[in-house]
Amino acid sequence: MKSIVSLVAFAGVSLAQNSIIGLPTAGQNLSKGSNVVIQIKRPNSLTGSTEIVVVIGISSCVSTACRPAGEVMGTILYRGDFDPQYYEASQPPYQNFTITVPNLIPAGNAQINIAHAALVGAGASPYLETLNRTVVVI
Ligand SMILES: *[C@@H]1O[C@H](CO)[C@@H](O)[C@H](O)[C@H]1NC(C)=O
Ligand SMILES: *[C@@H]1O[C@H](CO)[C@@H](O)[C@H](O)[C@H]1NC(C)=O
Ligand SMILES: CC(=O)N[C@H]1CO[C@H](CO)[C@@H](O)[C@@H]1O
Repeated sequence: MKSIVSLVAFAGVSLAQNSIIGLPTAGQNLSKGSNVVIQIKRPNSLTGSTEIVVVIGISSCVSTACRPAGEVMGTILYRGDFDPQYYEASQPPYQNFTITVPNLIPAGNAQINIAHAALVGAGASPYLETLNRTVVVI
């Protein structure tokens, strides 16, 4: 019984750690060479979690199908601190990262890839998650 309770508690902890890509929206057009906001939301995060790093990459899906962010991050557009904060009352804590869409990436389907590492819980357990979002380079 005790182990079931702790499993449930553990599942709750890991679910609560999931980040969400707020922007770009799925299928959003990203113009080569332009600045684009990548918004990463971090619900329920401001207690019990210490941020380590966020990495943002972009990979082309024109000549080969996109692979999961956990396997291929593509061209790295940002690697550094993650400091999600409350801004609007309607939004969970988030951070905007302004990146420049590479000029060399082919026009067509592409994928924004996110890798996020943090320390979570009282024991400071290492946590790594990967996220992706399909976009269109124009
Ligand atoms: C993306 O751009 C194409 C033209 O390049 C346009 O037809 C399409 O409506 C745009 N999509 C969005 C979601 O803005
Ligand atoms: C984050 O970016 C979105 C979209 O550009 C914007 O609406 C929002 O105000 C920005 N938030 C902050 C804190 O800059
Ligand atoms: C290629 C790939 O890993 N795509 C994944 C992107 O993220 C969604 C969830 O938001 C997955 O369902 C896809 O499999």
